[in-house]
Amino acid sequence: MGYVNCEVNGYVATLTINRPEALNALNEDVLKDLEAAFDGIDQNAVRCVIVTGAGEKSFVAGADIGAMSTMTKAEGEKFGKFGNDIFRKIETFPLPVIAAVNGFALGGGNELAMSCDIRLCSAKAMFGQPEVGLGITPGFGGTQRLGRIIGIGKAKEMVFGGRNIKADEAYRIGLVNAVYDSIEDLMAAANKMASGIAAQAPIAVRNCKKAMNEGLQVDMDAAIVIEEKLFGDCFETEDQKAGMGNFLEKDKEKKLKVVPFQNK
Ligand code: CO8
Repeated sequence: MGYVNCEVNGYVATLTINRPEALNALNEDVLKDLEAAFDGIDQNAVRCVIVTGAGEKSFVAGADIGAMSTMTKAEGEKFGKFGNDIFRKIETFPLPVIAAVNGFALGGGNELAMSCDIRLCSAKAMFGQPEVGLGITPGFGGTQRLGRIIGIGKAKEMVFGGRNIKADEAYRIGLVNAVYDSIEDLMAAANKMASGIAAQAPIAVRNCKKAMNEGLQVDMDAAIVIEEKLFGDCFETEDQKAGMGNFLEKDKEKKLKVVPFQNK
């Protein structure tokens, strides 16, 4: 996995996209390594994933423009599907995924960040979908996810105008949850958030992600049925017995007693 490093610390896996000489631009090999890194995560041992970029400058500066420059229509569509399938895998990955955006998140970089559950960034981060300036549309989910996250009017402004935005604006419009002064502060905050998530009952956290993601795709009547099923699914698990038992026993160390995730 040459282009993506995976480091596991406790319950948290950090995946670092490592092609700094091209500002971590996504070519086919980088995308393959990213998918392999997710496939390689031990979901019984890890409870939260952080995705970030190597270097001080860039999260991901987009899909590789050199590689795309000679594509035919058919090749363009195929490459779009290739990236979309991987980003959809990240979006539906059973564990929560936090994007720690340490610099440029442009085009495919912003699309990668948007396929993660939560986005945090450093003050120097920059976000955008500049594809129209290159003569193409966003192709890794940007025309679909941006509007769902920040609202369709703002998303159209960003996509039609190809205007990049700085961290403070990204925060103001709800594209990121928080901005940190330095990359060190960003990574510390991402790890703290990931550890906080990892300290919760893991089956419940997974079911929350599934319920929230799947519920957004359907109408409210269908959405609450999704919730009911995933809510019910938590019962009789060791997590539920321990979690509620701790409360009833007034155990102050209750979080420590929630058992590790077990396949059901
Ligand atoms: N692709 C390939 N190489 C890149 C990319 C990229 N997206 N971004 C940067 N690089 C390379 C540069 O070519 C340069 O390489 P070299 O040193 O060999 O010349 C190196 O990274 C450093 O970049 P710069 O010298 O340009 O660094 P600057 O600090 O001057 O500028 C910028 C940084 C502003 C980020 C600038 O590099 C830039 O504008 N990059 C392109 C950003 C962009 O337009 N991204 C969107 C790409 S399109 C896309 O992502 C579509 C996704 C969907 C695809 C669907 C498929 C069909």
